[in-house]
Amino acid sequence: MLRSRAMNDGVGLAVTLRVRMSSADAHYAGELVDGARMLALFGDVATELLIRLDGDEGLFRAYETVEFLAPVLAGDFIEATGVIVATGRTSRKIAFEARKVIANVRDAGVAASAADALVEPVVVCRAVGTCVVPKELQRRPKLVAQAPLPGKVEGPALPQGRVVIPPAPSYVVTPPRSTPPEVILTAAIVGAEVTREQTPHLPITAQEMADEAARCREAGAAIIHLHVRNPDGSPSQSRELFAEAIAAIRAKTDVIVQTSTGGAVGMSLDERAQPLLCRPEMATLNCGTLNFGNDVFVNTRPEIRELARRIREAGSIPELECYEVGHIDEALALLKEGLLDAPLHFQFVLGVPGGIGAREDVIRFMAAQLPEGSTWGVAAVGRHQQPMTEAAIRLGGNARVGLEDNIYMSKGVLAEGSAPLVARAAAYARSVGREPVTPARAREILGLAR
Ligand code: KMH
Ligand code: ZN
Repeated sequence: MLRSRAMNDGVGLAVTLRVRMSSADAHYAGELVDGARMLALFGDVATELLIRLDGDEGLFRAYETVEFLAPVLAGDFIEATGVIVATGRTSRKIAFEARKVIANVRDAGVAASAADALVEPVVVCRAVGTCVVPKELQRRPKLVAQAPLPGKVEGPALPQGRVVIPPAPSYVVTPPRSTPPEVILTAAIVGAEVTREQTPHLPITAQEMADEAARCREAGAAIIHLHVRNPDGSPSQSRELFAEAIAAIRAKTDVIVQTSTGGAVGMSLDERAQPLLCRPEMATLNCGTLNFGNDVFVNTRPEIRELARRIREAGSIPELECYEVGHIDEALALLKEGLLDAPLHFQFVLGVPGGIGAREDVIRFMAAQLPEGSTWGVAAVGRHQQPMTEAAIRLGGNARVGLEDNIYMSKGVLAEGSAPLVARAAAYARSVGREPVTPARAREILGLAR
């Protein structure tokens, strides 16, 4: 039988490998797999093509194009296909495409082992490269005739003198099924513990806070979690200082202001409750006592109930700060007692020394405890802030970043305020298909519009 010219010169020969990405392949935060891993797969694809065509592994000489089109995460199954699109005396030009065909499901509330076969594979990487097989090494094995023939292979249509691998889909990534398309980002711009000695970027005056709030809004934050400071930088819960800061923020931007009722360790309940006299849109309600570093952050059950009453009296919506799993149960008890109104809004504060650890399994477990209709977010401290922010966003939650919880962009590099931390969280959210909402939209989601 006559072999076609295409089969004689190898053009149209296609090979596909399917490989599961493991945790060992993940290199970046959030179990993201290094793009170079896709190129390693293409290397194996090219090697098989050359063995089939030439009976020799050949050598990869150069890539002329490489495009990374969507993130690959540990647990994903990647199908890598290569098609020979042109051959010279020793050169073999190959078009490659890697597609995600199975994705690990990263929703809170489902087992970490859950995975979905994607209806539409997601193209994660495309490339065109050239390999060489020196003339003296070309063995032209008989096996080449057994390579998949045009029209008989699954996957890309085989090229007719040009690359016909289909273009990448317009979306970046398929988000988990139940992940909301929006995310509420909160900026905790002041806090009670961080000092100017630790970072010169900490806002202290009302004007500095307003400027920072506006920068954070610009970067994607809808809520400002607010503490105030005395002129000497020490923490305060003064009604007057809160009134001044809130007025300055209102004059510059439309963010939701969420005042702290936690204040600083050691403050009395009356002292902590003062910002409620400013009738803020939101206020925190800390749902239990815990060791807070080497201190104890006291929130007795009667105090929690008294603050819940005062928050309601102020017309504010509580944000339920939970530093431990048991704090969720306490919030649910308040709901049962009629001291809170559904839907509830939770903030899981992770990684406080003495509180629950900052881990993805913790987020999954805490989120799984919440009643239907609740919203939740994660505020993790120190070096945990970025990975836990990203985990929360992947798992369908909201996130809080800012200098109150973390002053660094990366190890040893101070964040120049909270806004760069917000911008990074917003960019990550967009990369996984979730859009940071405006304050107006956050008001709708949280039921604040009044
Ligand atoms: N400063 C912490 C002891 C809150 O704002 O409600 C408590 C805190 C919580 O920051
Ligand atoms: Zn706070």
